[in-house]
Amino acid sequence: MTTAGGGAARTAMEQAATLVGEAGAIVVSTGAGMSSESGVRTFRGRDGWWRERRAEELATPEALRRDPRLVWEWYAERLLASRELTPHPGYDALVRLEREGGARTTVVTQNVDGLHSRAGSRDVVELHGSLRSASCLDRCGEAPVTIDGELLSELPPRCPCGSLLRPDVVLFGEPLPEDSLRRAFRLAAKCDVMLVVGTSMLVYPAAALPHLALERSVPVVEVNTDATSITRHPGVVHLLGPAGEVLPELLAEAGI
Ligand code: BV8
Ligand code: ZN
Repeated sequence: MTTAGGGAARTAMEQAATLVGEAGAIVVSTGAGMSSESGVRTFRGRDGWWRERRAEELATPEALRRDPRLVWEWYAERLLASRELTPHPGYDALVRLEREGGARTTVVTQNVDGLHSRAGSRDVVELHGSLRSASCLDRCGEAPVTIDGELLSELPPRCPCGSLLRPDVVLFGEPLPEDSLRRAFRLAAKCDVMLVVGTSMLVYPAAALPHLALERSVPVVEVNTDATSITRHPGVVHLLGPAGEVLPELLAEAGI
């Protein structure tokens, strides 16, 4: 399918708008690029570094045990940054799609910043958990605690049992929550179109979802400021540009 850029933009945008306007069930798969215009770092862009470390090196159980203070400083910074953010118009477009579009719409996000729910999306699957709460690293059985300014006042935060706390996110090398994963795959197996927004398509099993749609010959509309491994796939309509601008334009074109 065509890629946006100059005169072809209308063709790609019109194709995408028709797909979205005619769908009965839509899955919107989002990654760090959805939050980047709201100021949250991505993982792999040039802003994906943090104090000379790659994000992937920090989001691991080993890093948390080896240097809990550093990893918690990184999460605290991301959490506090995301708390200040107002979701950009791309989030509002997805809320409108869910509430006013004709299709049953579910957001399946890899992001842990909670911005989709904050924007008002109601049906959100958080594949990698969220930074809302933290649990005992040694699973002593204590209930999860809310991550707030008080908890972050002393890093790393500890469980009443004395062990370290860990954010309730899925770290690299850890399995995803069974129920979220199963629901995401079930929705991907039934949707009529999948929007893939702001993801580099590198982290599995989340990255398997768009492939599942393409294997079923379900069209994928990719919104990204760059190309990814699926951009040139014949089943993909690629809309080149930032989510905060492209998504509102897509909904306007679809008359939603
Ligand atoms: C698992 C939560 C199995 C934490 C995250 C070797 C060792 C161990 C594991 C592996 C290994 N090799 C492969 C693996 C599997 C691994 C994996 O896929 N690794 C990758 C790096 C190769 N996966 C896992 O470990 C998963 N677990 O496999 O477990 C298992 C099973 C049973 C029992 C035991 C184990 C767990 C993966 C989840 C990790 N946690 N997040 C946190 O957030 O801190 S992943 C984290 O990184 C994000 O959640 C997200 O998923 C990922 C970042 O990717 P993206 O979201 O795509 O972001 P990225 O920065 O890469 O790209 C941004 C994109 O946006 C770009 O394309 C850019 O062009 C675009 N963009 C930028 N600005 C905009 C934009 N687009 C539009 N508009 C803009 N404005
Ligand atoms: Zn404990």
